[in-house]
Amino acid sequence: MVPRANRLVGGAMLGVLPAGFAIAVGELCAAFVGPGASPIIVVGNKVILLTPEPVRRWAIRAFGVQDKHVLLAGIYAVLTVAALVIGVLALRLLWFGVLGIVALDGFGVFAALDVPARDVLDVLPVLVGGVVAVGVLSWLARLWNAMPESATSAAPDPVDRTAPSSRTSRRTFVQASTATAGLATAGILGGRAWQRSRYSVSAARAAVVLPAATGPVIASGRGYDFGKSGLPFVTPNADFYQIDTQLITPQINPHTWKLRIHGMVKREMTISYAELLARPQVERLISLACVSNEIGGRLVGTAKFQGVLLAELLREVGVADEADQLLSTSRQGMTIGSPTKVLLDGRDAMLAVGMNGVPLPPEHGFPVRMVVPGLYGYVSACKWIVDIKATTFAEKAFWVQGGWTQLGPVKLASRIDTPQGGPVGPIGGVLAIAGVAWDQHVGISAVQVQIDEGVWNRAQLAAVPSTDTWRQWVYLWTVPDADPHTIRVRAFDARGRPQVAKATIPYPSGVTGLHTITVYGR
Ligand SMILES: Nc1nc2c(c(=O)[nH]1)N[C@H]1C(S)=C(S)[C@@H](COP(=O)(O)O)O[C@H]1N2
Ligand SMILES: [Mo]
Repeated sequence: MVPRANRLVGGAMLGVLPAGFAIAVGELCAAFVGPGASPIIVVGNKVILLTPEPVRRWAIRAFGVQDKHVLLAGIYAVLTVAALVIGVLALRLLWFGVLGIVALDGFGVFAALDVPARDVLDVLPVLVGGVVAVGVLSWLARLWNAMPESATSAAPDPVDRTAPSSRTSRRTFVQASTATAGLATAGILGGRAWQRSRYSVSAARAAVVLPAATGPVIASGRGYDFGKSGLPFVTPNADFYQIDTQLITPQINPHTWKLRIHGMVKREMTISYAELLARPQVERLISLACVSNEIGGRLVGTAKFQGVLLAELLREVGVADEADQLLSTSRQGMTIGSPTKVLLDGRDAMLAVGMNGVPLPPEHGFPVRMVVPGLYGYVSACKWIVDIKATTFAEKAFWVQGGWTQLGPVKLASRIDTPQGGPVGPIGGVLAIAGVAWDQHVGISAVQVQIDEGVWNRAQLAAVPSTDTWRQWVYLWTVPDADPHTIRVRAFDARGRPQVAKATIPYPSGVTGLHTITVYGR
């Protein structure tokens, strides 16, 4: 009988090695059919879509923009445990292990096929990986079983009295395992590098020359930025928050990209990237906010977006009066539904191609995304957009299926960016309390700051290019002492209505509540 410890070692070898090898083969296959078909990515993207909405919300709250790394780590952990179980089963009986692989790989096949924007070839990496896993498992199991039981003991005898043949069989197994591990590592790393080099759009993106914007160009940025909050008025692309359901950034070739506008329209339209760039371009400073943003949270940013006004395209296709929803779809099948009325009410809803003077970064939707001032991203800001369908709200978009409200107007909000709470000073010195307030397409008329439940003091407001961006504010306060003090902010919209003070969670329509911090002088 093989000792328990050796069963574990054997199980690890027979489980983890075939799994690793299968992943490597999958990555290599994915270098031919596309990085999105890599087994880990296919499974991860499926897990994201299968995740119940409350868990998804919890993950965004707990991990923020790190949620994807956490998910990947989780997938590797689950896979390792599953592989161990498969390996231990295979020690009992090879067929148990094979069945385990079939079950695990079956989920991968399901994940590859059951996606909105399916490409049958995407099933190839998981399928080939599964077959290879069975092969490697049977091969290693045969070598393992060829060793006499004494040879499978973990620690070799100081004086090796085993027969020469058993030593050979052990050496064969060790060599086979090492080779498998080495090839698996090389395959995974090499496959991924190959995918990047074959599919990266960085060269195509670098070659894009954005045409000059012809519409009214934004007034100079002076006056929008107090320079007091530590955060700039315009968020650099690298610091712009990112929220989506893709484990890897889609790489879309702008030369083959097309957008189809269809559904309840008079004249369907298909437009290429070159045709979009040839149209009159506008550029606008717009603040984009995520509905999942918590009170005081950072899932909001401001950028100079360049693109084509959507209303012009919509008028050309002639959207039917009954079509109350424009349903956008990304290349990967994400659906985002926006109210037609809002997109046609004269605001600068656009198909954006540029962000802060450069072509859209891939993670923000290259080559084209939608941006609509005044609506949360989940009902407006479809990245990697390829399709707009004029339809009715009877057709439910992704986030709405998860229970988020159908119309997602941004809620009036304000945030303290500095100080961030904790020690401030010096005592007796003047402290700039500063931050931003936003209510896109409505506008901010006032911001007030309250210290320790006292009177509400009027903050100073910076200029804004339009009502479509956040507005910086600053309030100067003399730090009185070393006692703890709470600082609270509230904004008023352009009609003079105050922010709703009652604190809520983001679900299902975005938070209300006042950002409050505690400081003490030092
Ligand atoms: N294709 C696609 N577009 C998407 C999303 C997505 O998951 N997939 N997320 C939306 C959400 S919820 C928000 S808040 C914004 C975020 O845009 P950003 O990542 O560029 O900041 O994109 C929107 N567009
Ligand atoms: Mo969002």
